[in-house]
Amino acid sequence: MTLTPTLSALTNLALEQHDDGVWVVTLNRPAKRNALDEATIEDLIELFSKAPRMGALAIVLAGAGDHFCAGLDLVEHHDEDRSPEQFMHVCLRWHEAFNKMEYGGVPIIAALQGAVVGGGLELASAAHVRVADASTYFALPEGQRGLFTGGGATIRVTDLVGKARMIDMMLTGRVYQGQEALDVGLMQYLETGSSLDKALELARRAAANLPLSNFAICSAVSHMQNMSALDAAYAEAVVAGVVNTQPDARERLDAFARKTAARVRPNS
Ligand code: 1HE
Repeated sequence: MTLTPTLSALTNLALEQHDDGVWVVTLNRPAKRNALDEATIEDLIELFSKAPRMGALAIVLAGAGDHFCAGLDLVEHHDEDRSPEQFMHVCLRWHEAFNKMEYGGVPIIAALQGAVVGGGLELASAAHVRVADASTYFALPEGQRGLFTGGGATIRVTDLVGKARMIDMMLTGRVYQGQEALDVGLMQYLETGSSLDKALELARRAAANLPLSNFAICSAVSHMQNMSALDAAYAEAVVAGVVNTQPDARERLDAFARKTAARVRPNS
């Protein structure tokens, strides 16, 4: 058995693998505003299950066209006329994909533009960092469509904006954009230029960290949020025991001790 898997063919995702370990994964159904059909979710599971074992050091998640993602493929959902049990399984596949992202240990930076709505916001909220541009807007239109969130918004979007704002978004269809979206925590960066360029810059910076440090940052923090404070503190100590004694960190510690490493300074 090999630990390095190979990727099966992807239907609705485009993948670029850069030499520096940064991967760019692009939702590639722009004619359908990158709506999430079953095939796209299977692609996301395939990619994010294997990327951590294939040398990906950081991943930019982008959407082709003017919109990041229009959420659940409503036409497929209409045409399939799913039973409750079938749709429960659809949602479980979404959770499989998004959990692989959040807990996989590889930094994922979402580059957002246009609509980030419904399941599109659920997808974006499974990334570790979100970068928006001037065109980006966020909404949860499920309430207006006679639906409910099924891809983790009740957990991840509530974590980002808090319960009251989450319920308001669902009840009233409220749209957040620009500085207000930044202020409520829907994204961490608001760019006047290209969100993709900024996401790439952040991914390259993250990829320069030691992979084991990134693994801890991008999986342990999420796991610890699911624990009691007592258990989380214990787990933190165990993770730090492993990460903070990794042989690869010696060189960085030596550089600090020899005063050749960069110091932390305020932004100029
Ligand atoms: C779609 C979808 C979709 C577009 N499923 N096909 N999500 C929503 O309620 C968002 C629904 N979409 C929209 O509000 C708009 O399409 C957008 C604001 C995203 C873009 O508007 P626009 O004017 O650029 O595009 P359009 O003309 O509305 O759509 C272009 C095409 O994309 C059209 O297909 P065409 O074959 O007629 O050209 C649309 O049908 C298609 N399209 N959005 C399927 N969502 C696990 S539970 C998750 C719950 C949810 O996510 S609820 C979904 C919330």
